[in-house]
Amino acid sequence: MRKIMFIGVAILGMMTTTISASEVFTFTPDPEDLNDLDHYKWYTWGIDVTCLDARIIDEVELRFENISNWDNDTNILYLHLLDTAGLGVTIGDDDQDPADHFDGMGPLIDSWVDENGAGTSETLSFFFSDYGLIDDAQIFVLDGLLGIGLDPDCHYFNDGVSLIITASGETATEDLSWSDIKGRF
Ligand SMILES: [Ca+2]
Ligand SMILES: [Ca+2]
Ligand SMILES: [Ca+2]
Ligand SMILES: [Ca+2]
Repeated sequence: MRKIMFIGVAILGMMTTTISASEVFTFTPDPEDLNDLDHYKWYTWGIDVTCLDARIIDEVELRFENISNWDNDTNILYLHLLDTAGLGVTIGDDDQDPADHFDGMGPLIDSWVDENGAGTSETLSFFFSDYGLIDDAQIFVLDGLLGIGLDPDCHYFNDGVSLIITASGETATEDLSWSDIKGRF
């Protein structure tokens, strides 16, 4: 009997540790593929991040599923982190202007060039820690809104964009009841 109780406590301890380590928040725009990122347009995506509360951001991943330029011509996709943007997706015209529409409006996450041709699509992950942008993201989320600016200067077919934030802290686990803990799985 004592052995069974010990195992039960050990499992509870392990789960508490897992919960307090970090949580993953995944956000997707509407439409999810941002209309295949039209060359003539620029896009802002304002994300309600109030669910993060006062958590500490460990990592942010901006992800594109199966993206590829529509042809084999010169192309570039500009990606910026913005402090603010209209909530949801806003689309504007740049009439294929090759300049970066978001220049000076927020940190450049990266600019990506499809170098393997229209026939090959790939899944891209931009990790903010690789670009020294975690501190910026932490500041930008304080008002509950985080923005991404995208200026495709060609036309990028894709199967979906997502922003994945891993955050930890502030969610004290000591006071959670066992039913609260079970509810998380
Ligand atoms: Ca390609
Ligand atoms: Ca442009
Ligand atoms: Ca903000
Ligand atoms: Ca454009």
